[in-house]
Amino acid sequence: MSEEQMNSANKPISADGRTYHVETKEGEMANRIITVGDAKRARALAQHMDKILLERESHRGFVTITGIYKKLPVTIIAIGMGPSMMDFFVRETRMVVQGPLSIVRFGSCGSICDAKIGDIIVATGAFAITRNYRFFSHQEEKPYILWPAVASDDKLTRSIASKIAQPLGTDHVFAGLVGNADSFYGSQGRTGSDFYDANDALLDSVHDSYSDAVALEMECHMLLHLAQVSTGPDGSLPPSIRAACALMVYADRQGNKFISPETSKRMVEVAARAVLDALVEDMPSQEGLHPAAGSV
Ligand code: R1P
Repeated sequence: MSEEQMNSANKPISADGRTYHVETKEGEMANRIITVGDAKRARALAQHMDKILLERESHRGFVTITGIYKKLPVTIIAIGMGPSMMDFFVRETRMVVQGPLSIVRFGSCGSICDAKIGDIIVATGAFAITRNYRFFSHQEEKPYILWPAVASDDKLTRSIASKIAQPLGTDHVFAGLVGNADSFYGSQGRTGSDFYDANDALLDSVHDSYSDAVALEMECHMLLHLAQVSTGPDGSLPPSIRAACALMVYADRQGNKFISPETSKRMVEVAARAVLDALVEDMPSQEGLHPAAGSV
């Protein structure tokens, strides 16, 4: 990175090469990445790596753990919640990692299909749901905007689904489109709050617009969208990022139930190796080699 590229308003990077929010620098992150919301989930996944090389917590709450799994470098990062945090993570990671990136989101979601608590949903693609602020200023009729869907990487998605089905059983793995809302509450159709959200009909309109919609959460679409628009080092296409999402069902929106801490812990244990295996098989051997791999 040249001097003038560093610490500009466009790319805030410290003198020692760390991005402002995620606080990682070149050499600290692998080209194979699992992203989660919760730092405890990141640490639980990291227990399955063969060796941990570094763990770093940024002043904005990103927890980055890089280690070795089956002789290949892998990074697990906890980013918190929402599309903005996904945006910080993907863009700042791209600034400090050269070459192709494979990113898997291993998150949680609310099921809007037959998947129950304890099941896993893999995203064939994702669409965004945003609050339409014009409606709340009496300027437009629709309170929510449903955006076009973006596809996941098909090969990576299929690999994750088949590997998770081995411990969990095919009856417990679902696939379909995931709605990425800009709120856990209003734009996911949760009602009975202390605010006027005009969302009584939102879940019906999601199903009307996307017959294969299976889940709602807050990060998948931003990840898939940024992968879609990622470029090579000289601004060229095709995209340099491949991405997929596997989601644990924490909320059963049809049955109005929420997961227990014990079940959520067990789900991570059941799925951890499937997600790690899919990621290292997706980018085997020398492709996107991380400097730390030399010390394995
Ligand atoms: C809400 O509780 C959070 O859980 C889901 C949602 O997308 C949102 O971020 O994902 P994670 O469990 O990965 O954070």
